[in-house]
Amino acid sequence: MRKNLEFPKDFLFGSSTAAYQVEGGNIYSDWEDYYPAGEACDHYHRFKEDFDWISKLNQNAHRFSIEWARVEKKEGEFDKKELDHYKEVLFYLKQRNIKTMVTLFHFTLPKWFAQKGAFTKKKNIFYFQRFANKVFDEYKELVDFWITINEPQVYAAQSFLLRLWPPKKSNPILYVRVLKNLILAHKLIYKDFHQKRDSVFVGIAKNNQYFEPFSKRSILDKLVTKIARWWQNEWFLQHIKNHLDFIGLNYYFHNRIKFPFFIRNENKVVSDIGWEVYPKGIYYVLLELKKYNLPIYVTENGIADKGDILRKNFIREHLYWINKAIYQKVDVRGYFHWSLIDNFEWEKGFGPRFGLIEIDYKSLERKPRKSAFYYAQICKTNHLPTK
Ligand code: IFM
Repeated sequence: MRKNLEFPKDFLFGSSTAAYQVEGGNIYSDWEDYYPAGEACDHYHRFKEDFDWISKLNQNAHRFSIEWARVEKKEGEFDKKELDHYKEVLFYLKQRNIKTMVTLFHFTLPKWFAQKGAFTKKKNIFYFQRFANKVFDEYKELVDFWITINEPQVYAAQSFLLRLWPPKKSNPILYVRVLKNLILAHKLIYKDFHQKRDSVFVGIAKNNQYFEPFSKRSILDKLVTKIARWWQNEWFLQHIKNHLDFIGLNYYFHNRIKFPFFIRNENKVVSDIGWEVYPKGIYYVLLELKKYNLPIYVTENGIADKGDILRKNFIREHLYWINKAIYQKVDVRGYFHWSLIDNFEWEKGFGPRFGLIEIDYKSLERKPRKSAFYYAQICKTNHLPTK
């Protein structure tokens, strides 16, 4: 490893969460009928305790989402109590000098919107746009970064191809239609926010992956790798690249592709849920993003590791490769670890543990893992230790 791995001045070191995964009590959300999260981590009532940890762990930024189904339980009626709640949340962070990054759509939707067909219909974009503008008008002074959509391709595939997430469909036409409507929704919201305010920072959280051919000598492996890379990493971004102030990167996956489309990874190190740990991939993905000439924030990167055996190395090695990309002139300005606290991992439930802070789901007690203190040292010194 290189020595003295400094990060740029003003680099953001933080962590992320998403409302349905941590808040609890999100009974108006479409997920409630498929995979109820119950009281989850009760973050809705305990956010102050959780945010105090952010400060104690020296983090200077936090990404979270606003649950649309809470603030607009019934179509067209914005709930004052819930709007005040998120104002309190944002105030609490700002008072502690923590930069705020707010996601508007992180996989969950109001039931009424889902019943209308959600993003399968172009005319429904209006409702998301109205919600986004309401939230913007309420909190514009308190939000530093806006993320319109989290991982659009994951959402569309899980919900409209793989039958895993609500509304559990398998229909390629709907899948593509949803993606196209999400592109349009992003662009409209980007324009609205910029019309309302000059100094606004709007981006997206994209789950780009590192693809490489299984055999560097196989033309067919190289061809399918190119196609996969284009579809997963390029297509969506190319459509919105003129409507972005920054790119949010969620990095989790590496794929060695063998024709026709097999994934043949070495899997030398894997997480509790069998995901390969491949830190160098983030370097290549960041280099790929350089051409957009936009600031980049790593908006998610983390590991399911209940025993906290791999997390310290995971953090160190990913930050090492991010640092290397920065020295290759990629404009990376921040890193948000997934996640601040253990959380509801969608169809996998509460088993996988991604948190820097462990949650005891019986007592709801919070306990930072050892790796959280390791990360805290990096946040404090702006520097990656060699060991
Ligand atoms: O928990 C999810 C998050 O909601 C979106 N990105 C990936 C994480 C881990 O699966």
